[in-house]
Amino acid sequence: MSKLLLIYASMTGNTEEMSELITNGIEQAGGEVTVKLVEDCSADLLLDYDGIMLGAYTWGDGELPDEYLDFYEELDEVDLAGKKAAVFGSGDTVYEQFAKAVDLLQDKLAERGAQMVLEPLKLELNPSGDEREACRAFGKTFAGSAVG
Ligand code: FMN
Repeated sequence: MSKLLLIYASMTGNTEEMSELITNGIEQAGGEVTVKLVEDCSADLLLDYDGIMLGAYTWGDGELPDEYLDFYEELDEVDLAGKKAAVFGSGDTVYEQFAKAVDLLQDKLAERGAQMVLEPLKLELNPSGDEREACRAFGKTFAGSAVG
């Protein structure tokens, strides 16, 4: 079975809620995933996994959360060729750079050689209504894509 890792940052719980629903989706698809907070991870951990999901809220003016900064810098040192990956996160359309941290993670993973198997999933604040199922579907599809 593919080894899957989900790493996220969440200040007020919205990206955490997305992570939980995505994890549910992976498990519904028969997969298993290790879930970690970004502040507890260094980027070389990614080398132990076949499938990588990164989640982040957006901070400042379209910036990564502070707790992602070291990890993001360390990504420049790892070769992610052969890894399957996807990114997600919560933002707020009140801000000009909506959920821009998700794009920063997408671009960085692709630059390091990961195969981005899903379009980024960006939500406004917390997952509600159909968005909850969209998060589960994101996890299910990722689990399917990361096999083999
Ligand atoms: N959301 C965006 O989409 N773009 C931003 O540039 C942005 N900047 C923010 C700056 C500050 C100081 C704060 C408090 C929030 C900002 N947000 C921005 C909104 C958060 O990303 C949003 O509330 C998100 O749902 C928080 O996710 P979390 O609950 O996982 O922490």
